[in-house]
Amino acid sequence: MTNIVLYELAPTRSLKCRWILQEAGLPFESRGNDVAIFGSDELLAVQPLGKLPAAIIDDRPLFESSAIVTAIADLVPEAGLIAPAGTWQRHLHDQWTCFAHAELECWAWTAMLNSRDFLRPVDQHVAAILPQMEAAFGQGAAVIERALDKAEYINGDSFSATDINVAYALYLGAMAGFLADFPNARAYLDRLREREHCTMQATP
Ligand SMILES: N[C@@H](CCC(=O)N[C@@H](CS)C(=O)NCC(=O)O)C(=O)O
Repeated sequence: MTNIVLYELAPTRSLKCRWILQEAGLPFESRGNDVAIFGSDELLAVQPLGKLPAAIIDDRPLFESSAIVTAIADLVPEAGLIAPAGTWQRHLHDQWTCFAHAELECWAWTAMLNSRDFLRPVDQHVAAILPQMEAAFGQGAAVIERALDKAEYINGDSFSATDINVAYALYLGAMAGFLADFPNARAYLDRLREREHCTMQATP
């Protein structure tokens, strides 16, 4: 049995990792769940920026939430949570995962850092960038919106690890207030939330 430690704190991206672990039915040890974990020596030994999430899988540290989601899905091929490496569907997993981070999440997250009173003090906020962040996020969200026009899931006919990576980026967009004009994406998040193991809260 694989030994898994997850460094987590409920409202952070560690929710993605808890979600896939629960979908995979794998037991794990939870560490963190306390703000004191950020930047701690223990976390820095696993995640070089001291951020969450991070994991230790059979004594090997792994960081970046989507990398952890992918690695966990690969541990249980029989669960069908991800296509095997080398298949085209796996390339599409990589495509949508990279897209989620590069074309959605970064804009939503930067907007939140510059508009919410957490992580960055209010006097460091640059409100002038917000319209640009919304426009950039909107370009990415429009692509997802079209992809979901006739599909329930982003990569194939059934739920997969790809959905976790994409959904959380959309969810951050919703938290930033950028998802109102994307009904397919909102319905997708609602659909995923019906899953027993989903860790996302209601779409803002
Ligand atoms: N790209 C990283 C982002 C990690 C990240 O920024 N985590 C946030 C919580 S969701 C964090 O730990 N922030 C603390 C900080 O910036 O000091 C991932 O997806 O794992």
